[in-house]
Amino acid sequence: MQNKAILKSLPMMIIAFLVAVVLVPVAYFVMEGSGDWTGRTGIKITPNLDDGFILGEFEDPADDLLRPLPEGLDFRDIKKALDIRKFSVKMVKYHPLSGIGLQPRLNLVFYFEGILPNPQNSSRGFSLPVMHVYLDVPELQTTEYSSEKVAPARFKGPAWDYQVILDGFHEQARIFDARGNLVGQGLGVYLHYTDKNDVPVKGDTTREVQTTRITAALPIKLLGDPSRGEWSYYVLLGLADSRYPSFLAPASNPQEPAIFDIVVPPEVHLLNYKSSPIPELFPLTVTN
Ligand SMILES: [Ca+2]
Repeated sequence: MQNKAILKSLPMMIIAFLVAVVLVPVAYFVMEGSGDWTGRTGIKITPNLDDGFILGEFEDPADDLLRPLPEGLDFRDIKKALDIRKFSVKMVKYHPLSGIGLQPRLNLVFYFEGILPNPQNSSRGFSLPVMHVYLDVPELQTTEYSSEKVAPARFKGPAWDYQVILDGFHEQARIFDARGNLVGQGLGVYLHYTDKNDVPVKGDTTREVQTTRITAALPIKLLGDPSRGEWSYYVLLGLADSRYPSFLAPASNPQEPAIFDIVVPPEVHLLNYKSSPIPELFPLTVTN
């Protein structure tokens, strides 16, 4: 009798199982957050699959380096790797019901023109630049820093709570507190190429590559939710020191900064920006 009852309810059980395990996750996977059905198939893939939802984007001009290029290295190629063209803050966060076991992440995204040279054959795909991002998060109230890893710069805005360092030689971006203690690791470093229509390009030898995008994924579990409250980001780039790639190679001339490029908010006009051995950094503020 009991077996018969189980057999009778089996189809319903199978349907319930399929809905819970297959249909709901697939629906969230495809639809989440988009609501905008476009494209040939009528289906728009969630931005979660492509770097995430944009929280803030900051364009940066070409040819705005704060110091001359080092001698002895090929001019055109090295410049590509030191000249940021855009910085974005993005977030990847699936709905808990989606069943997709991806840790929620804050993506810091750097855009460069063309293909970056990789003279030291880093497995990350880039070996010249080192990027520092200093984060002021709403949940912490740091007032001063004592870390020795801080780049020589003046922070013209709120005190920062975390320093993120991304270079081509560590497996992950690393997160330090204001004292210089390592408090967390990133969740992935990704390098993507796109053509002039923003379509992904496979392989790094093609001439179609218009933009290189380097993404450092960071755990929201540690930093907090970047889509809530006011967050500030100080962004700078240096030439990685060949012995200690987390550090910026110092300038050969004491009148020049160690920093090559910075990203400033649109209201700080770069034409009026005066470079100095200790450049001023202005926060990029993202409020939600
Ligand atoms: Ca630039």
